[in-house]
Amino acid sequence: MRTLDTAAIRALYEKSRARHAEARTRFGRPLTLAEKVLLAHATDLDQEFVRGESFCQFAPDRVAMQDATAQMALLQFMHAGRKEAAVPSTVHCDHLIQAYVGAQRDLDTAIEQNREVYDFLKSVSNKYGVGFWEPGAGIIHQVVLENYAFPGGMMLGTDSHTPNAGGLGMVAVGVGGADAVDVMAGLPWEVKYPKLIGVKLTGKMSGWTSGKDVILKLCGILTTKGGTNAIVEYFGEGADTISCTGKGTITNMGAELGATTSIFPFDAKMAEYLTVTERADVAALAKEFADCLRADDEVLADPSKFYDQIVEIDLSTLEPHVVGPHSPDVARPISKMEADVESESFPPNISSALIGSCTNSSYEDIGRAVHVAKQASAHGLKARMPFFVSPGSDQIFETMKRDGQLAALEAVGAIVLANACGPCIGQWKRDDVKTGERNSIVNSFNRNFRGRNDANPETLSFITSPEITTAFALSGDLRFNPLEDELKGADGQSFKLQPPTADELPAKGFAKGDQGFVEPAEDGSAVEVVVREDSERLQLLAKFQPWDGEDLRDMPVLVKAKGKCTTDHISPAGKWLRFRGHLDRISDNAFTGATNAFRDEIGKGKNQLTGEIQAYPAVARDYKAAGLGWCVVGDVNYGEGSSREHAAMSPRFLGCEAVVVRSFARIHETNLKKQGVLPLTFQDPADYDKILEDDRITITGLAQLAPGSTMTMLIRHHDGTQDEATLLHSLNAEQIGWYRAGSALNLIAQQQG
Ligand code: MIC
Ligand code: SF4
Repeated sequence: MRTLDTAAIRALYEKSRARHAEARTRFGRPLTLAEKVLLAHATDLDQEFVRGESFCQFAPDRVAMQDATAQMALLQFMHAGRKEAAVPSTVHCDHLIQAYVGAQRDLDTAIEQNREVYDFLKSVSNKYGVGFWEPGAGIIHQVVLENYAFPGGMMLGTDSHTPNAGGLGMVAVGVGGADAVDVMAGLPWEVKYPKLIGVKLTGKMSGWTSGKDVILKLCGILTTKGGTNAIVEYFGEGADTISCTGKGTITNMGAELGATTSIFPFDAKMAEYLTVTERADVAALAKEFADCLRADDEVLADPSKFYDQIVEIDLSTLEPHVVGPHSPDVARPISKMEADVESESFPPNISSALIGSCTNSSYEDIGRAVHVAKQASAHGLKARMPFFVSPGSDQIFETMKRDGQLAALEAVGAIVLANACGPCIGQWKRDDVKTGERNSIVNSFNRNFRGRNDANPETLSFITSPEITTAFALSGDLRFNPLEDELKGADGQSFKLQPPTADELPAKGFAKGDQGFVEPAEDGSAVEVVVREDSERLQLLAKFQPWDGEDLRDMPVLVKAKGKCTTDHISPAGKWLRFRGHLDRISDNAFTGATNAFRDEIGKGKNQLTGEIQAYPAVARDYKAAGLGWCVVGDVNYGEGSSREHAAMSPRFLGCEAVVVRSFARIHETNLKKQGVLPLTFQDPADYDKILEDDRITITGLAQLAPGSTMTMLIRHHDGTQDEATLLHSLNAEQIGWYRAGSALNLIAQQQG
């Protein structure tokens, strides 16, 4: 496997310094940190770098993939005609492990049930020089932080929370598999040059407030679309007071803003983290090149001149926050929670509490939760409902075990789950609540879209920090505010929880278990990758048809989605994760979470061929069989959330020609382009209202498709009347090439041979 050793990092830093000097002269101004990392990785400086406008090309340092998206990514990579991945790349088995009874048994079950997929991923990794992390080793972002992330680097990951590595100063971006394949195939990665949102942190946190609250507060301020096509760059003296892993929590959840990524400047906390994770050499290098790893002084002296938007957060006055239900931007300080529970009639009894995940399972997070748990134990108190812990990595788990944290959590009744995503992604076999039953859960994860955790649309999921989640677990009541209220112990005594404190990093270093890393073969050319023809888990990909040169005529509208339509609505996870390597099978989940704007029903619509109301996938398959292309109409921030390209590939596979929306989330829009579906936006967002259930849609202007061109949408209504709308697209010349070829991969394949 190609590795990125300190010599390579030094070379990158030297190149960065030279690039920065050149860029300062060319632009005639100082640089922010995000710009520095971007420019150091640009394929050249002769491109146009207009924020929020130009598409620019970069050469990332590495790629990381998790098992649920790696299957599709690697199935595509197999078509790219390469002997070996062009940059250091890894696969992490974390999403497919179902949480049920506890770590070891759940892991054994997962290994049994997913054997075919794990074997596939392991053999493809072995063949193409990709490092493989076994199930149980940990969640991708935690493992990356512990092993691969470094200040000033650039990484792509086939998971939207890849920006976690921004806590260690990296530009780490979540992408669809097709983008990762470009980089693994040695091609540049292209992305819209981002705008910059500067977040100035002042003061210092204390008491119950933690890094989580910075991002929960920011979600409330910027909303889930506020970061679209922007990098969130943190600075200010407050930033230096937050632990490296706390920074990781903040940048991880920047995904919830729709941001391209988030980043913190290199500081002493990062150096400490690098050192404790046995990378003191990288820490020393970063110190030597510290000027390349933070914004220029002139920028910091007058930030509003250099960022497109500035938000200021005073850590000294920041209260713990709780967000939810159903969206991470429904934020309020904990002191307002009780009033919201009353006014919104949220069920006050908490049915489950969950901590950990890729977002919040650092040594410090667990330590703070433990401090709270121990106070309760001293009064004989236990969690009042199932209380689950998902450690982020084997290393964290072993360290928790060694340092007594595990025992302290178990003493209050916690059930420790496998080092994996588990309930965060709906891999949660829940027996205590029936589907359809309204209930509240509290967790320290990052996303809380309807139906995500347990596939029950009536579960209200609230997100907060691990320490506040633990306090909730002990009280059992959503109206509880540990800053104000008392708990009653089993000993009859009332007591107030003291604000949690904990070490940021383990004094004795991290304990190591069986880390589960498999180094790939030096020469993998003889390795055979087997995909059984009758497999229900894996299916080799067939090429999508190229564009036929015609306009899109008389398309029925399969779905007009109302309101929030995230990737969890378009291609739900949970039980469907098992089909992530089988395009045909997984397509049976397409749009099953989308709200039908005509009927307010979920996942169903009218089949224009029969007049029947059916599940969307059945309708789509009928259209496909009849050779009838169809389209989708969507609302704002369509496709927010995950990087899963299945949300683009399934529609494409089922015959979707175009998706027309009020606005898109970044990753999903790119995924549609990559797979050969036209992503279009209404020039006038009000035109969304013109679309009726029995309409036929014609889109003209395809032959003239050019960067910046507009298209016309003819809307033929059932009663014979017609409407028109002007549509915009953001395809550049190269992306138009993808569309014409049928997909980006078709184009790569054509060019290779
Ligand atoms: C998520 O948090 O939604 C996931 C599951 O990690 C996804 C990836 C996937 O759908 O496989 C993501 O965030 O990209
Ligand atoms: Fe896994 Fe949840 Fe993190 Fe996604 S957000 S990587 S599902 S733990």
